Amino acid sequence: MNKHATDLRIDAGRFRATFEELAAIGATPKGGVDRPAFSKAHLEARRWLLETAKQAGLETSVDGAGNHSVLLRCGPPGAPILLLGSHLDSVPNAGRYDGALGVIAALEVLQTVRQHGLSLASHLEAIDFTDEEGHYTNFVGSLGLTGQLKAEHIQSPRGGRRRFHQALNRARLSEESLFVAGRSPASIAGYLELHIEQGRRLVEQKVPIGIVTSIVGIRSFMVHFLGRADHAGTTPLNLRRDAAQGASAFILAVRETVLREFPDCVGTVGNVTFEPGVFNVVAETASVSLEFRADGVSKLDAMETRLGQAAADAARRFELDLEIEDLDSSPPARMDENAQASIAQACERLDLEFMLMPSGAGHDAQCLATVCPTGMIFVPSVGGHSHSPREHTEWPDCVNGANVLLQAALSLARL
Ligand code: HGY
Ligand code: MN
Ligand code: MN
Repeated sequence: MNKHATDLRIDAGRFRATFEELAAIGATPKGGVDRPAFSKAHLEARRWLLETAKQAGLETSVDGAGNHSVLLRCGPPGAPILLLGSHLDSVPNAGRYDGALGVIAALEVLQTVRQHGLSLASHLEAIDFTDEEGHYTNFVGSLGLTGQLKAEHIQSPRGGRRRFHQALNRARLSEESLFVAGRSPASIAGYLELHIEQGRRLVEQKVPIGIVTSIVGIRSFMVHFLGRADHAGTTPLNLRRDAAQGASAFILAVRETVLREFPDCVGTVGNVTFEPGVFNVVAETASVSLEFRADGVSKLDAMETRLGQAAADAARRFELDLEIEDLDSSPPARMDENAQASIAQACERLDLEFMLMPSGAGHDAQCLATVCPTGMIFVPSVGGHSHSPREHTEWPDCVNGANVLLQAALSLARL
């Protein structure tokens, strides 16, 4: 790669200003953002992205899965596209860096390349994927773009189909349009994603850059305990079929089983809903959200078996019926060796120390990895906090990450 290119750096002032403008959309009082997929703030952030890109003289587009793209035609006609991106949607009451940093850094890379008039072997596209956080269903945008979206992915969206369809309508999408977003793998030169680590390894090791080697697999279920509604005042405890008791026993069993049998994995219950959910009625049903993660399919299978048994034990103990609803499953993914090497080369050029590391968080990159060479760059999360307004990454680390993304993209785009 010529000297001019290897010396290229992003415009840190423009990068910061753009990032801060985005962070104001859906901003929350404690310094985070609240932009769940297809919420008013999320749709506003997506409109803002396209507007900002157009003002920068870049092409924009939205596909059938709602993925928002900014394109720089810097390769020869018909050249494949190197995708750089992440997601603008957030979990409720989130931090301002998760996803957003990767999208803004991708936009900044396109602006830098355009400004310096570089010609590459691939075009560059900054992309914001739809519903990475699984507000409705995990990775619907990246599954759509890679042609992996199946009917079962949207069969039981979180919160129900009616709510999902209302959301699609708000975004002028439809179930049908989600399935026409697929691109041919030959048209994609590769995918790079800059993301905050969302854990504490980089800060603890005092290393500015993480090169992701693999991403965990994730499975999620809704576990329904079915009992009997009874009067809270006149029904003795030993005569109850109390769904709340079954759910409570199960929730504790998830933690104990994973700690004891899958110590390098995680299992989480983030939500429980009791029906009818009032003080003076014994809970008739209890619906427990279960999500677990592991770095291999056989471990995920073993966890699914053991946690299923734990649910059955809890139901039996409190004379409840049990229904387990399979919501979605994302397989673990390995990152491309050549993409990792390009990121390492970029770090060397920038004189930045790096460490190879797996990702305990899920990312769109695990969907892209099945169709194209994919790599991820991590920057440190202060205190390891994420998915909360406490999420913070020091700005020099963000600039480092964006420069590594730029240099890795120039290598991968075969300048
Ligand atoms: O849940 C995750 O790991 C990601 O933030 N969607
Ligand atoms: Mn993310
Ligand atoms: Mn997230």
